[in-house]
Amino acid sequence: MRVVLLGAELEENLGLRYLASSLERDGHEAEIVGFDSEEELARAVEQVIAIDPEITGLSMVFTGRAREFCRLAGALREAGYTGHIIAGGHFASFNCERLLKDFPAFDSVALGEGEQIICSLARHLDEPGVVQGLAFRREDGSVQVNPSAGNPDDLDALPFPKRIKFHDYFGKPIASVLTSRGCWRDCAFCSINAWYKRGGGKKFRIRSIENIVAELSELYFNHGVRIFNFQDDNFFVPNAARALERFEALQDGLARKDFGPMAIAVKARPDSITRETIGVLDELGLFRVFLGVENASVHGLQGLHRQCELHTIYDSLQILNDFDIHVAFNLLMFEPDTVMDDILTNLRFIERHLDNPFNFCRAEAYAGTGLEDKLVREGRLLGDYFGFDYRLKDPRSEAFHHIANFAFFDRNFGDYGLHYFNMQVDFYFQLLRRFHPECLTQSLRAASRSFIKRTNLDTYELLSEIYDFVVAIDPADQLLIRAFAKEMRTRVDAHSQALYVEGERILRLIEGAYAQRGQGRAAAQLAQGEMPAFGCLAQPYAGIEQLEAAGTAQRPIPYPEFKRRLEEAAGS
Ligand code: B12
Ligand code: SF4
Repeated sequence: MRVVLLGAELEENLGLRYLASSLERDGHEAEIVGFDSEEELARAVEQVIAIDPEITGLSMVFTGRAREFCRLAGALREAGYTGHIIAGGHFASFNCERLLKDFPAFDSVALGEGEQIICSLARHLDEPGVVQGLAFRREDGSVQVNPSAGNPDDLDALPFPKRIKFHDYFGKPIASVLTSRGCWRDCAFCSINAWYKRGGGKKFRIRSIENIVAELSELYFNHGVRIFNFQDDNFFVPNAARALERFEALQDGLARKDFGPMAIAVKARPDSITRETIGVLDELGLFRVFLGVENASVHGLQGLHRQCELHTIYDSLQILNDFDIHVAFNLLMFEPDTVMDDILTNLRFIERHLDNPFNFCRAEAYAGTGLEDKLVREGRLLGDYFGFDYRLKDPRSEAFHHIANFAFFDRNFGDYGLHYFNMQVDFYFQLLRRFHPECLTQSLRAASRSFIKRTNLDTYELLSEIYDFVVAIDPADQLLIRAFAKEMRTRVDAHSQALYVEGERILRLIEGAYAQRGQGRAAAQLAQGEMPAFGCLAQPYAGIEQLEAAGTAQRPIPYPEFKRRLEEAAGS
């Protein structure tokens, strides 16, 4: 049977790749078609019609893109496609009955992890009633929801995801990999907890080290992959000692296979971070951690049900920054019960962490989450299932959110929003530092570090202005709030423009340094005026080791002491 799978390909879409490899193992043909925006709709339809598959699967994971996928399903029908259309992923699963009622283009929806479901559907296309974990429209138009068999326990039994082609950075191919599925926490805003309850079976499962090493070996030795982007919701297991054991076992497994240099990126909760585990990951090539800070006030953490102590957030950032890697985080600064004190606490947190690229937004009420449940119970849920909305209870905080959301819309959510761009600059710098530290100069490091700080500082200053405005006004004065939001947006966008120019210049310098590697040109290029060298020759940046020689890498020390040790190291 021929199957076409469509979904986001912003990064390698592992969901589609896992479905494709399971289908192929069962003897079917599976093709993946990327669909990243409305503009790609006509091309996607054309591709499906040309292949003419018996089954077309749409990966509707993101709530924010659900309407586009409904339009895609409709457009397929308009183009004459008569095969079976199945949707899967978080959004589709939670809204299966509504989708099947409201959009006749869809035939069925998978409720949980889709490998077994789609293979079973391919076997029983004419009798969907026997496919466990499938919701489908009966001939009389009613919807039948077949109970789920539960997500698979044994992740090692799944075939490795089908690989197609790889993106690369600095000529080093990158692959997304999962070492586990699920998560052991249940944050109020997160789809993961809800998703695993919905799918049934164990919420958190891990792959064996042997199985992970086998997949990494195939990627490393057969496809030349050098950057591994671990997509696990939390790369760590719940217990720190067990996480350390697991990482050491991974390190041993890779060493036995003679792995050479590689770089890895992971996601983590702050309370998972310890100096020991990061030490092992650092040896494995850790260059990026996306840290789930989410909120820096105790009240906010409680509202989001993070089950995370404030001090672990501060400690984790300290540890990660000591290892000098790319650490980025998001702040869910607004949740239904946010008060002005929470906002102030988060502003102070930003002030203290200007070194790390970050973004901020409101916690959205996705289907099936604790947040949705709370808002329904309190009669506060607005909007429809394509995008629920709510107002913050405290009018002043709502005014702050309204202004900040409007003013920072492009900076935070644009395709190349400045906060995302800020992460990119640091990402590139840190990646090059992993693979080619000899290309980088201290001046280049200074430029990229300063850019991150300048961007963060600008956001911090503008948010502080919004704060002062909001505390001084009547929060019911909508006209005044709207006028100020407009004025702020103009200013935020103007500042962003200037910062983009600076960031792009730095990216060009990083790329230039890479292009001229091995030619001893990085320093010369900088001295030629692209970046002020203050009359001295730029020195190749040797990374954290250089600071270690001066004994300054692990903990911040007073500046005179730093200078003294540097002089001592230079003299010895
Ligand atoms: C990698 C990732 C991304 C990548 C993009 C990946 C890509 N495909 O291009 C990036 C970083 C770009 C990204 C961005 C965002 N993300 Co994201 N992302 C993830 C993450 C961490 C991993 C995805 C993954 O690889 N999963 C592993 C695979 C195996 O699972 P899967 O994709 O779910 O697929 C399985 C099932 O869903 C099902 N299935 C899926 N599709 C289909 C289709 C069919 C036909 C069938 C039968 C089954 C099926 O079977 C698959 C195999 O078991 C998930 C969390 C997670 N654990 O899934 C969040 C997640 C998907 N992201 C989320 C969010 C909110 C976002 C952002 C909005 C964040 C933001 N504020 O900017 C943006 C939106 C991007 C956009 N423009 O639309 C939410 C979605 C919540 C929701 N209900 O809408 C998730 C669930 C995280 C969360 N904690 O809630 N994300
Ligand atoms: S936000 Fe992170 S820690 Fe919380 S439930 Fe989701 S995946 Fe787990």
